[in-house]
Amino acid sequence: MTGRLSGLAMWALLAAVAALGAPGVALAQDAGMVGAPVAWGMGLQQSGGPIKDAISSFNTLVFWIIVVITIFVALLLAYVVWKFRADANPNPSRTSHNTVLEIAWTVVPVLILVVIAIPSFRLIYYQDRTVDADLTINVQGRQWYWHYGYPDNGNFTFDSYPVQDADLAAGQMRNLEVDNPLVIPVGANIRILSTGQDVIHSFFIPSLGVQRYSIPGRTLETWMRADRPGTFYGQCNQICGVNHWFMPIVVRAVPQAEFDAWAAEARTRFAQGLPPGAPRALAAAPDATAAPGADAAQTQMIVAQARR
Ligand SMILES: [Cu+2]
Repeated sequence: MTGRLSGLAMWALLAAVAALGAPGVALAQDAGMVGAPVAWGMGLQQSGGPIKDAISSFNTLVFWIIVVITIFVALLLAYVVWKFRADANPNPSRTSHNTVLEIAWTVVPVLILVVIAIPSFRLIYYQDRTVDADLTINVQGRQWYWHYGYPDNGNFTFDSYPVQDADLAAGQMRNLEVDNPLVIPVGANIRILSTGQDVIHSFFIPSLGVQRYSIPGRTLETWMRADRPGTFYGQCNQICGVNHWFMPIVVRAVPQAEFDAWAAEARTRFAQGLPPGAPRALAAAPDATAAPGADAAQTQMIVAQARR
């Protein structure tokens, strides 16, 4: 009887949740997971894609190794304190060597490090780059906002500025929202080419497992993929100046069709290939028809080098 009641209660709860969730279906940007810090969060952020999945499982492996070592050392200390206490050992032992023990406490930690190192190196190479990218996005860190480019979709570029507290809409997250989020298709392997305009920044989205420095005069490559639709929040995590704390990143992962529609609209909204530093008003002007700038040529060169 209790089981049936709790079953009914569960279905009622699910129906209520579905009913509450229904208005969100119409607004695509409200759908999907939210990759962001939560109050009293203890572990890593929830995963939005395969790189973060791999980071989370590696984190779990290392965590349990640490737990076992900590318990072992604590028990060993307690045992030694008890067994070799002064009143039980009036004549202290003069033992100074034990070959078997010395080999063991050298070899066992080496084996533990090997167990950690193998998945660690595999993860580093997995994160490093994707072989078959579906899409390339140029990321440029600037003091203090982000500048993005979509060379595969008409080479439009745009700036992504943080939303000030006074301009926050209801439900938006303080210090994490931007005016123009990065939009990506769900399930696509995105090649990120990261560079800095002025100082060293870092493109960091915890829930997608992405982090790459943005260094002036260099282009660093990495990749990301969102397997779940949603909104993923990040921040610059390289101390880059006085407003470093207010340099958020927002990635919206949407279905391919929605991405295509957004890219088509963005191509006209953000004028093509404007040179870096062009005024934002000019970038927003619908009739701006500047020739594709350095961004496209640079990307083609870098991608060609990467494929060689
Ligand atoms: Cu920065």
